[in-house]
Amino acid sequence: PPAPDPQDFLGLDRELDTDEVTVRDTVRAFARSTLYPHIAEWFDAGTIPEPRTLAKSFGELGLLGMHLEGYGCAGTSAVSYGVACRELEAVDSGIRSFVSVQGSLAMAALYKYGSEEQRQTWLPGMATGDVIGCFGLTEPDAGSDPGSMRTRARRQGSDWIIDGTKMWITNGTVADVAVVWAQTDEGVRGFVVPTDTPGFQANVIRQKLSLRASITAELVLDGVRLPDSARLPEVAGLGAALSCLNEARYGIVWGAAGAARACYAAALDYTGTRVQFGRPIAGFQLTQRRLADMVVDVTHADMTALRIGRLKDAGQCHHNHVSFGKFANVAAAQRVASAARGLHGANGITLEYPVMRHMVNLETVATYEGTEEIHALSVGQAVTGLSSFR
Ligand code: TGC
Ligand code: FAD
Repeated sequence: PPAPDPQDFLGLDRELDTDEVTVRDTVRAFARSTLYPHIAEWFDAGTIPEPRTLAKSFGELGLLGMHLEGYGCAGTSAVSYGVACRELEAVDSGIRSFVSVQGSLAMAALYKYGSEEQRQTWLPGMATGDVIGCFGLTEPDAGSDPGSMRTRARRQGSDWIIDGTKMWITNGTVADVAVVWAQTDEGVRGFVVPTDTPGFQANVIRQKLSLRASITAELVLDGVRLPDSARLPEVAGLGAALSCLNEARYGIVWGAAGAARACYAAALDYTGTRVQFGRPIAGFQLTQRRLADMVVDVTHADMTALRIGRLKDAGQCHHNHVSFGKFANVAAAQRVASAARGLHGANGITLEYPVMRHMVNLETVATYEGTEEIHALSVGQAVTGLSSFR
């Protein structure tokens, strides 16, 4: 039998079907030619300089709302979407986040819970990248516990008046439309807020040390008046918001595997050429132990992502499967990124190499979409039947 491929030790890519391989190769080629050459510069600048151009190129590739059906969306399998997320996050977590927030949060909320009119109004433009969306759930005082949100929507005649502040909202300052979650007298509801509505303001959050190639914002809603047609009619409680999170978390399961693979590949390359004590540092036993740990983590992450993807395509993916995947794969990626950074020595702290950029990005990935603790507790609840939350 052939020896293992160091980049795919257990030959997992042979499990992908033709369509999935095509997605992998197309997104990989785009990522390498169009994104990778600029990513260190964007990270250094602490922003994505031309988000609209980027959104349109994602739209042209069919990446936005990729696994949704109709409305100009590509309608691929969940595994194909996951494979795309893996390629994007191999470049940078901020890039995958851009696609996740647009397709798996903002578009997914409209797709699952919107009226036909809302879907027709927003989704085609969002699929092409002409319209940018964001998703406002987190608040300054409500992160892991979104049920304690203070943003409030009150009825006034046939309209709604929304007041509150959302925090840490990806693409908040460049979005044309925000999906905003608010408490009402009937429970949590979702609203589709055009960002040029009077009373809506977005302020960029600066000085981030992680996910710097991504735009993050505070949203302030001060007496924002909207007709009832802006309410997502199918939402009946917090569970709707959480079900959108499952879609984005699923992309992270794959994306984290991509960040891990990129760090492992960089470490393999660097240690093979860096010479100390007269030989490549890859020849030292301690280096090989680290590389062996890394290839196990990368391969486990890929296996977890593929299994969860297949469950999702079969309609068998419970939200606790996704929690398992986010918990396992982000931690694996953090271990790999940290080890890769160490193996690069002083070079590892620069943007000339991708490892520390991934390492610090993964701090965000471990926090957003449910922290490591929240997903550990979701898995804990699934295996014990006991909720630790309340
Ligand atoms: P709890 O009482 O457990 O649940 C309320 C209702 O929701 C149901 N449910 C879910 N449904 C679908 N998917 C899930 N993942 C669900 N989790 C719970 C649940 O069955 C219940 O339904 P029902 O019919 O019985 O009412 O809710 P809780 O308030 O106790 O909270 C549970 C907890 C802690 C797991 C949840 O609040 C949570 O996930 N917290 C983390 C918050 C979070 O992840 N925020 C992310 C914000 S968006 C973001 O970070 C974007 S980053 C950019 C990017 O994605 O790239
Ligand atoms: P907290 O909830 O205050 O948690 C602080 C610490 O307490 C964590 O370690 C946490 O695990 C721990 N903790 C909390 N509860 C428990 C418990 N029950 N048991 C044990 N430990 C616990 N949100 C959006 O809505 N939309 C976005 O687009 C978005 N984008 C983001 C982009 C970035 C760059 C970042 C950093 C965040 C983004 N978020 C977004 C917000 C993100 O979802 C929240 O930061 C996350 O849910 C955690 O909330 P918090 O930061 O308030 O931390």
